[in-house]
Amino acid sequence: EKKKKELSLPKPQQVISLSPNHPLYDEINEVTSAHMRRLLTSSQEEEDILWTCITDQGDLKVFTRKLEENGIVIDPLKAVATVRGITGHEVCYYFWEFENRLEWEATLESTRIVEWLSDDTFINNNVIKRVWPASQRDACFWSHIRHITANSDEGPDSWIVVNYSTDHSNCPANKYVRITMNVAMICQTIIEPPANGGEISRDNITVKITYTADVNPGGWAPASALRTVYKREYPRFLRRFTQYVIDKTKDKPILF
Ligand code: 6CM
Repeated sequence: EKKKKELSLPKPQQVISLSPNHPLYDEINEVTSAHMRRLLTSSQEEEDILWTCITDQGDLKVFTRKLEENGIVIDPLKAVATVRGITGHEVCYYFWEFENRLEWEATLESTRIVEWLSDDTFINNNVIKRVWPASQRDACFWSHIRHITANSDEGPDSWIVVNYSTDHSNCPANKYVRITMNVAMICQTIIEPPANGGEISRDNITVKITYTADVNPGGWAPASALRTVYKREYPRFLRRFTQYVIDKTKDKPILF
């Protein structure tokens, strides 16, 4: 059953498979393009001025910018990681595929599909574990996966997943404090073919991951506790998640 699902992964999409008549069509395209633009146009100099590095583990760096709105912490977060042995397609697929999310997302209590919009986009409801003394939170967002080819106007070959808050009648914000988010995982795969001209193996591939998260906790939460949670949980998530992808794919053919 599981095997069948993995073999029917979505084919590379350069365009959204959602109908242009869908009310979210424009928003999904615009938000996805904005993430690509942001990645491709940011200069190192600008990055160094804007962001503060809060974790530097060599292959994994996490940055934030201190930002508050009416006393609520909305620090934007960015992480850059390079991981050997997996592709951008694999990373994005497993980030988007919600079924095993509890295995790698330690802050999550439960997750459910609210509605499938198309084969690359669904509406999701996450319930986040309660962090004392704050109230428990949840989120409702569309989750969209896309392949952007190298020869398109938007730059190098990339895979992207965007999770962006939305409202849905089957997901009312009446039980928890509703957080809002604009999260993107963008991946580029670097292939170093073996010198002897042999077949490309997992040793020859490295993925560069850029993960950004703009999260509004949707109501007051103690600032220092929230920042402590972020500083601990985001690096932990990236480590756990990328290890999860390595474990899931190690005996499978490479999904380019
Ligand atoms: O991006 C991640 N997961 C995605 C799939 O579930 C999705 C979720 C993002 C939610 C990020 C919110 C995290 C934490 C909010 C805590 C609020 C509690 C208040 C406590 C006050 C003391 O895009 C991975 C997310 C990894 C999170 C560490």
